[in-house]
This record gives sequence, structure tokens and C-alpha cells, in this order.
Amino acid sequence: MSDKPLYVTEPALPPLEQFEPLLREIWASRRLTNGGAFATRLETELAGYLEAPQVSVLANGTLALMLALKALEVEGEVITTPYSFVATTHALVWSGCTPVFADIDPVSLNLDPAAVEAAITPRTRAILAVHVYGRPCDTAGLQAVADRHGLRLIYDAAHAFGVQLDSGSLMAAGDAAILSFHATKVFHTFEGGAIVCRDEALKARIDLLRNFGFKGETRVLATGINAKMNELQAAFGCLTLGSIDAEIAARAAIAARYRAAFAPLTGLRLLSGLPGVARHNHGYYPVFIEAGFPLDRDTLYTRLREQGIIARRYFYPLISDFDMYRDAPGADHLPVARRMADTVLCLPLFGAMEDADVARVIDAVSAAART
Ligand code: T4K
Repeated sequence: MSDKPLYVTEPALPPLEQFEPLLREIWASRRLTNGGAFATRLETELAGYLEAPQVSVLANGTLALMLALKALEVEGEVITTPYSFVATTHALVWSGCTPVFADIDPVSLNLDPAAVEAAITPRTRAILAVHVYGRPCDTAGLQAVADRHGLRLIYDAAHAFGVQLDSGSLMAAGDAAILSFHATKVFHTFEGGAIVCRDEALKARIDLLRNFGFKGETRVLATGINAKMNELQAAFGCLTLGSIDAEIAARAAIAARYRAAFAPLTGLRLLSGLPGVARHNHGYYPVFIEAGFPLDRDTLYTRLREQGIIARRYFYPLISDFDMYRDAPGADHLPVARRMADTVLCLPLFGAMEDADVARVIDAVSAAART
């Protein structure tokens, strides 16, 4: 058996020759960043693809979170999920907010609206929810809580590029949604991100903030930052947006093979589809190693690594278990999130996976199940 490392993901890369003409355009224009033609074009194309009226492309998803919070003037306590990448909470702290953790729903794996409501205090100003693995939050439930208490609702949609609901685009939910276009994401621009919103004035504010707060040459209207997407990133995005549907379809086929192979295994729980989702993006393939499986999660993780299969425990540890967040409000009682973090394993899933790679993962996990 090959022991060439098989990573949890690999970035989709088009043939280099396809990128060359775009590079020539950048060279000819001599415009490398600060609102160039490709950044503007990518915003227009993403608005179409995502069915999102306002899109601001940015340097990365973390800055997108920070700018969304700043543009919406969020301060004070923000209720958020511990079951995410650490950037979600870090962005709150960088923005001067206090993270308050609430538990997740065992089916969606996203913030449970009832737990959010129970965590509200007079200091609560916003909810920062994550569509983890691209699985939509209970957007109606969270919006109802936000409306009842006059809170902002921001979605960290870093994993949710291209996810479609029966009712339309997932990006329409909340006051704003942020995307990550990091190399490990379904749609990527090496590094990159975006904020998606409905309000034109909010987009104008974000665009001001991403360029130091400049309005024209001589006026600075706000404490902005440098969060611009450069032309190399944007041109790459324009190129690969054309093949994103093929990337998602390739992932869907692999996910279907995994499901068929793993469904019969005792103690290995697969996620069920959520009602109302018209299209998933298959950004991740999490499985949960529960009682009944002959190995615990960490033993399986190690065993796969020994065979060159680099699965990842997204998201273990919980954000609330990192030293700096251990004492944050809510961190001490998150039973559902903890159970997920202790049992999850994300298996390799990316469009360019070869049949033999998929078979290798299936064989390794199936062999472990027979231990
Ligand atoms: N919110 C959420 C919910 C997020 O998940 C993230 C990022 C953010 C916000 C922040 O967005 P950004 O500011 O990053 O745009 C990775 C990514 O760095 C991070 O973007 C992502 N979430 C997180 C879930 O995963 P690591 O530390 O696990 O990445 P790394 O370098 O170990 O990469 C994983 C595997 O991917 C490697 O083993 C090999 C493969 N890989 C990776 C890179 C970077 C490649 O084959 N090529 C590559 O260029 O964090």
C-alpha cells in the first residue's frame, strides 16, 4: 500500500497555463492591489454565484470577521460557538468583544438557539454563529432570538461557500456572513475572504474599513485596516469560480462512496443531511467514533497517520478549552460540543482525490473497524 501522505484536503489548482493569461493582464495593467479590476470583477461574479447582493472581497476570512464586527459596531458580549476554528473567537477578542460560549445542537452541530437565549445578559450585543462543515445553522431560530433581544446576527460562513437552501442562498441570513477563501477551502484564492450582506451602506462601510478608512485621497473617516484582496488572489478566484461546480460535484461523488462504505460500520456515526438544504458543498467529511467502534477516536487517528492518511480532528480541542478561553463565560458547560470534539475525525476529501486514494481511506477505516 502507498504511504504517500494523503492530506485531509488539497487545494484545487487549475492547469498553470490557464492562469498565465490573467497574470499577463495584471502585468500589463500594473495594478497589483487597492481595488484593481480583478477584485472588482470577482465581487460581481461572486454576487451572481452566491445570489448575494453585496460582496466585499478581502485578504482573508479572519479579517473579514473583524471587519464585519467593526462595520456593524458590535461591542460587549457576543454569544458564539466553541465548536469551530479558533479564528472565530479570536476575531471577537481582537475586536474588543467578550466571547460568551453557548452549546451546539447535536444534529446541526451549530449554535442551539435555546442555549443562545439562555446565555443572553444585559451586556449581550450580538450572536456570531458558524455554519460548521457548511451545515446551515437554524437561521430562523437564531434570527428569532436576535430579533427578540435586539441583537446583531453575524454568520461565520467560512465553510459554507456554495451551500444552497431550498429557500435560496444561505448567504442571505443574518446581518452579514463572512467567507474564507483559504487554500483549504472548497473555493479558494490561496488566502482570501469576503463579507456578504444585503445592505449597500454596510458594504460601503466595509470597503472604507478595508482600505485604512480612506475616503478619497485626503480624508480618513474611520480607524480602518489593510484587509484588501490583491490582484493575484482575485484573478485566481475569477479563474477557479468557473470550475467550482465541478469541484463540488467531484467531492459529492467521493462523499457518496464513503457513505456507502461506512454506513454499515458499527460505532462510526455519519452525519445525516439537514432538511431544507438543496445543495451541500462537501467541504469536509466528518465521522464520529462512538462506543461500539473497536478503537477510540485518537487511536484511529494515529493508526491512519501510520498509514500516511492525515485525517484531522476538526474541531478538537474546543475553542473554549484553549487556555486563553477556559474562563470565558459559558466555557464550563458545553456537553454536546464536548462530545462532538472528543469523537470527531475529518477524513480526506477533495476534488482531485484519485479513486485509489478513496479506496485507501475506505480500506484503512474498514480494517480498523474489524480490529
Ligand atoms: N472561521 C472558520 C470557521 C474557519 O474554519 C476559518 C479557517 C476561519 C474562520 C478563518 O479563515 P482564514 O483567515 O483562514 O481565511 C486550516 C486553515 O488554515 C484555516 O483557514 C481553516 N479555517 C482551518 C479549518 O483549517 P490548519 O492549521 O488545519 O491548516 P493546515 O496548514 O494544517 O492545512 C490542512 C491540510 O491541508 C494540510 O495537512 C495539507 C493541506 N494543505 C494545506 C495548505 C495550506 C495543502 O495541501 N496545501 C496548502 O496550501 O488550518
